[in-house]
Amino acid sequence: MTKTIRLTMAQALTRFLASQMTEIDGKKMPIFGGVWAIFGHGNVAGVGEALYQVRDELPTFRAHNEQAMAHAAIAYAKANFRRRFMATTSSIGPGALNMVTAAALAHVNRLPVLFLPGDVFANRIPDPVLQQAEDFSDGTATVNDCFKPVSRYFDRITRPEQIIPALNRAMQVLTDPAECGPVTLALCQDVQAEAYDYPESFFAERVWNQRRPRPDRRELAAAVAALKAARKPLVIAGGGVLYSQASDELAKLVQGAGIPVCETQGGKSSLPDDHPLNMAAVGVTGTSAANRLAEEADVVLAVGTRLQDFTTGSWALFKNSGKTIIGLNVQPFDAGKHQALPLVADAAEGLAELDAALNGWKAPAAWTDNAARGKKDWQANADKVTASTNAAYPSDAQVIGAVQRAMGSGVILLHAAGGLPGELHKLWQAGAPGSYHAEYGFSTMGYEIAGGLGAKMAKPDEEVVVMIGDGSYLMLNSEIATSVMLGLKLTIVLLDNRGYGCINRLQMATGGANFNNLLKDARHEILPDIDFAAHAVSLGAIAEKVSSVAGLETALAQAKKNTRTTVLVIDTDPLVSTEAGGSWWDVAVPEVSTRPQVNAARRAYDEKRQMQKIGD
Ligand SMILES: Cc1ncc(C[n+]2csc(CCOP(=O)(O)OP(=O)(O)O)c2C)c(N)n1
Ligand SMILES: [Mg+2]
Repeated sequence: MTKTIRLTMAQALTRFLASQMTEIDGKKMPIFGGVWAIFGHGNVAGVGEALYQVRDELPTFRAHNEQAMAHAAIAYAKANFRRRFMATTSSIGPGALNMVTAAALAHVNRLPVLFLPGDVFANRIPDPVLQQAEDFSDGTATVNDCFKPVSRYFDRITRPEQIIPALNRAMQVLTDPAECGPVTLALCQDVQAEAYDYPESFFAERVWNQRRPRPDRRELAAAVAALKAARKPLVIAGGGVLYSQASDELAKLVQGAGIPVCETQGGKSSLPDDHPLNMAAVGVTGTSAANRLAEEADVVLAVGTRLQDFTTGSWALFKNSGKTIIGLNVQPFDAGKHQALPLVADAAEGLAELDAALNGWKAPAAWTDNAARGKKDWQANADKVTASTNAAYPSDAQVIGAVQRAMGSGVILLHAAGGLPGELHKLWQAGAPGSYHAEYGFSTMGYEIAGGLGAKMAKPDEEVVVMIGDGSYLMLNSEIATSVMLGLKLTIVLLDNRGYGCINRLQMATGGANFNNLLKDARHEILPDIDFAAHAVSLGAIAEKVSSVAGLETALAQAKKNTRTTVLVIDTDPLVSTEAGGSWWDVAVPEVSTRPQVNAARRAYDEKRQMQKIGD
């Protein structure tokens, strides 16, 4: 007879999570780094009691905002190259919905996280309960249905035994490199507390290892033939290179064949910035070195990239009409984009097999030498814009220069939204794989500080430097208090340009009036003069407002020694961004307007759109 153990559904869930393990560098460890929780009536009695039971094996962390705690969980998974992840649990209604944006963030970025929102009573007896949305025509609808389009797997647990297949499927999705993304198990409140005789075998320790699919022979042969015919080959390194930890295989292939590499936001740090073949950022926020090659390339080996618009310049950057794209991707959906020759495989396996099959083939030396010259030119530009300055309102680039000089390339640099992603993509000199942590799939304002906390949990021995604008800071900063409480130190550099600087610049570039972006251009009675340092101190951080780029470097040297989260605030110029590099981005400009500036912008826009490839 099967041995069983009588547990509530929530107890079975937490016990199961605590038994799931992984192996990293030959060391066995729990695959769940912990559970983030904010309790309410929808989870405190059920999941809350169950988490308490396993608090030693599966730690619970308390946050201040459900979206932020999910950001921390997602950043933890990203910093762990998806090898380890976390769960997040909320009450029903607003607590659950606060996590939906984060679920979308994880979905877009293909990052594993287990969402466990509370849900309404399955038995429906007390309906409508506090925070229950009532649908007049559908008795099965709850607010948690909002998770469906942004989850890779969704289930609602309405009976205690359902948790067995649901958790099995959840683990498959969370650990599969191709399917990988958010899983949502909505937990009906009454069912969390219901007991069932679970088979003991369900709680046996299980070790999950990353699957590494090798390429199909025919696809490999086609890719090799395409590469061997190339005169101007180029590699795009996406986030998949990092998640596969394929940097060595990438370096070996490109060094052997003399192929230049460019990097997406997600793929930056695949090779160190100073690698001679690394042309660094590509696309809308790309370097001139990378983009010049992108325009000419005849064979593009796109590795582990979703080819989003910032990479392809809204599909106007890759101008060679005879080009072939090879889509080396573990996910067929991505491998076949833009009529690519698909090469469905793990990045490390695929690159190693390509390298072996190329068998000493080399790209024409003129192409490789040309790339090296382009890199030199770009570096001269980059050095110019990041040099120190006495300006009262330095540019983002000048602040980036200061952070780079003070902190080096050995830190984890983290950012997500505003003008910083573009500037950092172009200008940050990344070091080891994973040292550049950008959330630029969803570019969620408010990811930064909570994300920094998650990255620090994943890599407690590393310095995590968060760069953030005033807009993102004001949107979501509460986990500064959590970082202080948990003793997880972050260095946060806050660039205060008094508003949504990058959108203001975009507004001007599309012919718009300065309207509703910078604080001064928004409807106001009193122009706010926000004391960010005082705010950060009130949350428990060490904070200082610096008055110059040199002052920032001095303060960063001190921040390095601090053991508590430190926030450094600097005023910056909202109107300046780096002109060198970059490429066109498709932002639709109105076809008719009473503003002549808009009409002029529309004419320029129509012209630029001619460069766009459709179905090419
Ligand atoms: C949650 C969210 N809302 C809106 C946006 C659109 N958006 C992108 S950047 C930005 C302004 C960011 O302001 P700030 O953080 O001060 O950076 P800055 O642009 O000034 O560099 C906005 C509103 C977004 N990316 N995320
Ligand atoms: Mg700003």
